[in-house]
Amino acid sequence: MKKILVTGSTGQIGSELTPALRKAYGRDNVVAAGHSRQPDADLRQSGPYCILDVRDGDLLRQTVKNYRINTIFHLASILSAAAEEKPMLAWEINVGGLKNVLETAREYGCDVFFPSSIAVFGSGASWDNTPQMTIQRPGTLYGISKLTGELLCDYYHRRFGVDTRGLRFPGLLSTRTRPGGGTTDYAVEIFYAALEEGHYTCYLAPDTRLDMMYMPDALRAVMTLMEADDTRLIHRNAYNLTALNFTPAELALQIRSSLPGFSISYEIDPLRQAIADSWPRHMDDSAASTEWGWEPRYDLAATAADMLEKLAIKLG
Ligand code: NAD
Ligand code: AKB
Repeated sequence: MKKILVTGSTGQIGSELTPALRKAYGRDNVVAAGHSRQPDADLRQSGPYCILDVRDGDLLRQTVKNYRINTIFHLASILSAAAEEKPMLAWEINVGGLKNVLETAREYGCDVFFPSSIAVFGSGASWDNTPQMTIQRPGTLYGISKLTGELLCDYYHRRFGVDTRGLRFPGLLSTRTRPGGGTTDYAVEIFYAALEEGHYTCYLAPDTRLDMMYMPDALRAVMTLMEADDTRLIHRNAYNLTALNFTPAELALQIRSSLPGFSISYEIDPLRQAIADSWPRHMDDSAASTEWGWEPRYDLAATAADMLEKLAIKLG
C-alpha cells in the first residue's frame, strides 16, 4: 500500500496531482504538504494536510516517520523567472530541499518523484527535436538547479538504491491554480485575460516557440511513470516530455476561433524572453514512449476548448 507525501501540494501541479493521487490510492494515504500558499478548502479537507518547509530536514524526516510515508512526490520549488530574481533562495529550496527529500528517502526507504523541466537544456543543445541525451549547459539558475536535481536523483538511485523517477516537463496549462514565477505562465494567463478582458498583453514575442502540455496529460504521465516497470527505465532521471507545441501568436489564433473578439498585443519582458530563448523549441520525447508508453491525449484545439469551458464556469 502506497503512503504518499506531496510537497508543494498547493501549487499549480500539486493542487491537481494531490486529488488525483487520493482518488487512486485512498484519501487517507496521501498527505498534502503546503508552505506559504493557502490550500483551497478541498485540498485541506479531502485528506491529511500539514505545513512543511522542505529546507527543514528534521521536520521532513519527522513527517515521513509520523505518517509512515513510502513515496514522496516532491513538487516544492521556485520557478524560472522567480529564481532569477532570488537565485540563492531558489538554490536553497530547489537543491537543498531535494537533498533533504533524497536523504529522508534513503533513510526511510521511500520512492521519489522529481519534476525536472525543459530548462535543463541551454547553449550547445539542439533547439529542434532536442534529444533525450545531449549537451546540458543551462544558463538559468532554475535550469542549473533542475539539472543538479536530475544528477542527484541518479546518484541516490545508483549509490543507495532509492527508486527515483523524473520528467522534464514543458510549460503546463491548467485551470485550478494559477501558475506563478514561471516563463511559460503566459499560456495560462492568456485564457483568464481572454475571458475577463477580451485582450491579453503578452510578455513573450509572438514567435516564441515552446513545448507545452495540458494538466490531465501531465498527471497521467506522473502516475504512469511511477507505476512503470522499474527494469525498463533506462533514462529514469529524467524523461523529455511534450504534448503541445505553439507560439503566443498561434495560441491567440486558437483562442480567437472560440472568442472572435479576442485580441493580443506584445510588451516584451527582457528577462523572461531571454529565458524562453535559452530553452528548446521542441523536445524529442521518444524515450518516454519507448520505455513506459507515454502518449499525449490533448492537442491544442482540445486543450483550448477545455480550458475555456472550465474557466468560464470558474469565473462565473
Ligand atoms: P508552483 O510554484 O505552482 O508550486 C510550487 C509550490 O512549492 C508552491 O505551492 C510553494 O508554496 C511551494 N514552496 C515554495 N517554497 C517552498 C519551501 N521552502 N518548502 C515547501 N514548499 C515550498 O509550481 P508548480 O508549477 O506546481 O511546479 C511543481 C514542480 O514542477 C516544480 O518543481 C517545478 O519546477 C516543476 N515544473 C513545473 C512546470 C509548470 O509548467 N508548472 C514545468 C516544468 C517543471
Ligand atoms: C517555468 O516556466 O519556469 C516552468 C517550467 C517550464 O519549468 N513552467
